[in-house]
Amino acid sequence: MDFGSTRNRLNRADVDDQLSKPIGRRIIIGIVALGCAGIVFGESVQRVVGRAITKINPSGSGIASLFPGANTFRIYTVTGSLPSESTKAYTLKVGGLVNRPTTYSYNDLLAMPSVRLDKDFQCVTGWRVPNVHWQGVLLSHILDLSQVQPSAKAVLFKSFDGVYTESLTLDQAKRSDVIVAYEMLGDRPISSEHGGPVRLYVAPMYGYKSCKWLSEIEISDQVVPGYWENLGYDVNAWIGRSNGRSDAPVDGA
Ligand SMILES: Nc1nc2c(c(=O)[nH]1)N[C@H]1C(S)=C(S)[C@@H](COP(=O)(O)O)O[C@H]1N2
Ligand SMILES: [Mo]
Repeated sequence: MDFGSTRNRLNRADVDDQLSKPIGRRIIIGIVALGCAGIVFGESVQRVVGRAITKINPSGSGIASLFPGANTFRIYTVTGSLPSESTKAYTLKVGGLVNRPTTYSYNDLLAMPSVRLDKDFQCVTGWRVPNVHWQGVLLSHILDLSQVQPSAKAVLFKSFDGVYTESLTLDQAKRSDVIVAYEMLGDRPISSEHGGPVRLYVAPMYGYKSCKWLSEIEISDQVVPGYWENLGYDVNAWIGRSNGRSDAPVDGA
C-alpha cells in the first residue's frame, strides 16, 4: 500500500490513530485492508469544505483557523466516491415491521414537524466539530407515521452509496436527539459531501452511526451490525462510553 500521496498520508494518520488504540486485531486488519479503497479523507474536498465552514462557523475563527482541519468536518466515504442525488429525485423508503410502509419525498420530509439540534459531531478517530446546527425530522416521528409493529426491536439504515449500513435499537431510535436531518452547518441544506440531501444524525453516538446519503429505513426484529461495526467498532456507539474512548462533550451538552 502506498502512503506517499497527500491523501494516503492522511489515511495513514487515521490508521495510526486506530493502531494506537487497544481495539484488537480484527479492526486493524479491517482498516489496513480498506486503507486504499476505504476511507477517502479527500484532502482536496476537505480543504474547500473546510474553508467554507470556517466562513460560516464561528468556531472556525481564532486559534482553530491556525490549524487547518481543526474543528472542521472530514469528508468520509467508504466507496471511494461521493454519491449525489438531487432533492427532486430523492426518496426515503420506510418498511419492514410496520403497518404502513411508505416512501417519502424530500418535500414530504420538509413538510413534517421539524426539530433543531445544536450539538457536537464527534468521530471515533478523535476529531470533533463543536456546536453544529442540525435540522430535520425526529426519527421517532417517522416511526410513528409508519406504525411500528409490536415485534419490532431495531431500526436498520441504508445509504444510497449502495454499501454503508447502520442500525439502532428501537429504544435508541426513539430518542429526542436522533433525527433524519436535511440541514446542517447553519440553516443550509446538507451538501452532498456531507451525505445530503438527507442523512441520519445520532447526537449521543460516534459519527459512524450518522449514516450519510440515507435512502432506506427498515424496522426489524434485531440489530444488524453496520459497516464499521463489522470491522470491530462497538454497535452501541455512545460517545465517551464505547470503543475504549472517554471523550467529554466540549459544551457540556
Ligand atoms: N454512507 C456513509 N455514511 C457515513 C460514513 C461513510 O463513509 N459513508 N462515514 C461515517 C463516519 S465514520 C463519520 S465520522 C461521518 C462523517 O461525516 P462527514 O463526512 O459529513 O464528515 O459519517 C458517517 N456516515
Ligand atoms: Mo467516524
